[in-house]
Formats: sequence, structure tokens, C-alpha cells
Amino acid sequence: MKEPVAADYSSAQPPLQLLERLKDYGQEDVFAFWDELSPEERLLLVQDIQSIDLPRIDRIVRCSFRSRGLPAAPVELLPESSVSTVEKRTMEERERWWKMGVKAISNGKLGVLLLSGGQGTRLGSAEPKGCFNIGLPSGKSLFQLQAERILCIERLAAQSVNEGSVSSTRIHWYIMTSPFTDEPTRKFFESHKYFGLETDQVTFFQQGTIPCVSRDGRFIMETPFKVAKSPDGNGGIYSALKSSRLLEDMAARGIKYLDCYGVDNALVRVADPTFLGYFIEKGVAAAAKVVRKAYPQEKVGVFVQRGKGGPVSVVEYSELDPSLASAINQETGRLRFCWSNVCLHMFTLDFLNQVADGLEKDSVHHLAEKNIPSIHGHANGYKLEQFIFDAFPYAPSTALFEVLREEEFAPVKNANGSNFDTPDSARLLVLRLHTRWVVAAGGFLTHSVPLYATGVEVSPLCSYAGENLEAICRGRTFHAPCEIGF
Ligand code: UD2
Repeated sequence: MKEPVAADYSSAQPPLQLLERLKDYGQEDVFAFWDELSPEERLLLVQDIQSIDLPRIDRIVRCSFRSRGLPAAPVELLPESSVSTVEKRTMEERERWWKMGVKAISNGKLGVLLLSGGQGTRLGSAEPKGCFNIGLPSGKSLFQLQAERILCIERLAAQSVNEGSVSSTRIHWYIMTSPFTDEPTRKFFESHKYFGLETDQVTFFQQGTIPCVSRDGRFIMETPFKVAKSPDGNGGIYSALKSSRLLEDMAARGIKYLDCYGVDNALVRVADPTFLGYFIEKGVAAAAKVVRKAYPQEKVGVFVQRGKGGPVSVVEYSELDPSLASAINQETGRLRFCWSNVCLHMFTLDFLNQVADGLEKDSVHHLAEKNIPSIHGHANGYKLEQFIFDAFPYAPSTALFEVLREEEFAPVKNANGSNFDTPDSARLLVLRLHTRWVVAAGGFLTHSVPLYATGVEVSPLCSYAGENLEAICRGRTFHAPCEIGF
């Protein structure tokens, strides 16, 4: 069939067949400005509408609006048994899990999934968050820190298998972008030569977008010839993995487990062997690292049970009743809902295959009430998105693995000057942790600024979690701030 051209749209009427289809879904208003559009703009509008899977989007909008009106299953506390806590963890268990994880990685069983489609709006940066430099002595971006942690694990895995020699353990890194972050992310990796990774061990793929809708479910127009759209949430990963056929790619590479995390965490332990070993030993389909919630209003999801004995789920901070967020356990004096989601997940590939179908069939998306830029100024409407943790209720078995906030969770969310989760707060968390590593390995520090505001940075190429630092640090004095690298 011949591709349409602008000249095809010089007639006064919109294409009848397309108009009828839009009427089937109550979206004929997208043609409201047809008469005022040039033939070129009319072509762009037709192409924009044809890029939208109308039956699928209609199903998502209807299911999501309907679901909003239904009573949600009551929120119950997690049974204590569902969380592996730090205080109950023995050194023997940690060593066993680390060895199991390293072995699985050296056998090519682990893939890494990075969620990097979000925009850095709250950070005040136009660049993808992974490009952000939080001000460490090395000046490394979040992407570089994460790439070097992968390189470090590859080296440790190779050494573990062939004592001394370095075989080619390769971890495949799947990076989900959005239309907002895809091009700048690819360019950033190319300009930094993939931070020392092989180009063929990194796969970029885009998540989908969904039209923004008004309170009565109608598409909002960003311009007279363009429907307003937004990324479909980090839970868009499931449909994106399916449509890009990357689940087959993972199977072809022999990958069985996927470590899935958010880009905006300066302390993220990418491809963490301990977490992987725990996950394999538990034999579950889905797992998450959790930290104890710091304060009621902290912008983190919390793990709950949906109904007595119901599935493990996450209630996002934007959807948690404030009274539940502040509820205190009278015996311990701690927050009742204290196990925070920190966007650090592990899934089996089998489960990813199952859940992609389940989530698609159910189609329910979260409705985020927003002011949407439109032809009528900022329109009151909804962005529709799925969350990565919407998968948990579909999991036949789950496990939660507590980690220490000061070791593994340094969110980079807000611009410096904000109260929480800024580049400065993340930088200090990294410097304080690494300074503890160096002192524990026998190093000394001198500092020209107060120690609480500085420290040393340990390159991920030297150490993943503080190991193997004796040879570099013992008896040496480091002047903070500085990077300890190769
Ligand atoms: C996320 C978690 C929240 C808590 C918090 C901790 C979700 C849904 N919520 O909240 O429970 O763990 O982080 O810091 O995970 N992203 C995409 N595509 C999108 C939207 C986001 O890839 O369409 C990525 C984004 O690049 C980031 C991660 O998902 O890596 C978290 O996204 P966010 O910063 O929008 O989530 P936030 O901070 O509201």
C-alpha cells in the first residue's frame, strides 16, 4: 500500500475510516482542529493516531478507570518470615550466597536490567539521570559507577572459576530507555566507549508510551496535530521486553536470572552475587532488596500483604494512606509498614515470561493525576503507568532481602538544596561508606575540610563491597577528598 503524503489530506474532511475507528473508542475529538491544519500537519496527525494501538489503549484506559473505583484488598502487615533480615544473617550464609552467586554469574546465568526511562525532572537535569555526576572526587556518572561495578563482578567471577587466570565472564546489560532518554543515553555510552564494557554486551531498548487522558478518559492533545503521551512507567518493561523479543534473547544467552534496578541509586550493587545466591537458594520467582523506612513521608513504596495471607505487594508512596504511612507498632515503636521498596529486584526469566502476559491481559495501570501541557494550557488529566513491582502479586513465590541503607541505598532524586535524596546526600553516603572500607583495611585519612563533609572514594574497579583493599590501603595515608583507583 502506498505511503500517504500531505497532498492526500487537502480535502476538508478527515479520513472517514479513521474517524469511524476513533468514534468506536470515543476519541473522535482528536480531529477537532482538522479544518485549521495544513496538509502537512494533517499528515502528522494521521500518522500520530496510526502509531497508537487504539484497542489496547482503550482497554488500558477502561480497565484502569474501572479498577480505580473498586475497593482494593485490605493492606496487611508482612509476616516476619517473608523478610531475610540483616541481624539474623550469619557470616556463613553470606559467604555461601556470595559463592553461589559468583558461580552462577561465571556460568552466564545472570543478566542485568537497568530501568533508565525516567526523566530527571525533580533533579532539574535535562539529561538522563544515569549521565548525572553527583560530585564524587572521580567525577564519575551514575552510568560509569554501574558499568564499573559490572566489570568488577566479571573479574571476581572469572578469578573464582580459574584461580589466577581471567576467563571471559560477560554479564549482559539490558538498558531500558524511553523516547526522552534513548538518544542521549546511547550517545553518552558511545562517547565514553561504554566505560570499558564490550559494546555487544549492552542492549538498549525503549519502553512504550501511553496517551495522557482527561478525567473522562479522552486523549489530551499536546498540539492541534499531536496526542499528548508519556512513558508507560517502569513497569512498561514487561511489554517492552516482549515486543522487543529480548526475553528470547536472554534465553538464547543462557540467562536464567535478571537483576533489575533503578538508575538513580549511587550505591546500587549491580549484579550482587550475595543477593543472587540468596535468590537461587530460596528458589523463588521474584525477590526484592528492602531497607527499613526512615520516616513516614519517605518517598518509597512499602511491602505489604494484600489481604490476610494474600500476595506480597508494594504500595507506592503516592498511593499509601497517610495514616498507614505513619502507623506505629506499639511494641517496637517502629513504623508498622517499615519494609521499603528501593527499586532493587531479582526475577527468574521464566517468571518474566509469565508476568508479561498476565500484566498485559489485566491491563490495569496506575492513574497519576497531573497537569498535562496541552493546547488549552495545562490540562487536568492522568498519565497512565505500570510499576515494576506490579509483578509481585503474580509471583508464585517471593522473598525479601534486607540490606543496610548506608551500604546500598543512596537515591539521587532531587536537586541540591532540597531536604532529601540529592546528589550531595548521595555523594556523602558513598564517601562515608568507602572511608569505612579504607580504614577497616588499615588505611589512614587526612582531610582539609571537616570529615563529615568529605571522605575517600574507592573505584568500583578496585573493590565491589570493600573486599581486597588491604594491599592497597594498609599503612597508607590518603588525603580526602580523593579517589582510590588502580
Ligand atoms: C521509585 C520506586 C519507589 C522507591 C523509590 C526509591 C517505582 C515505581 N517506585 O520511586 O517505590 O523505590 O524509587 O528511590 O519503582 N523509570 C523508567 N521508566 C519510567 C519511569 C521510571 O525506566 O517510565 C525508572 C527511572 O529511570 C528510575 C526508576 O524507574 O530508574 C524509578 O523511577 P522514579 O524515579 O520515577 O521512581 P520514584 O523515585 O518515584
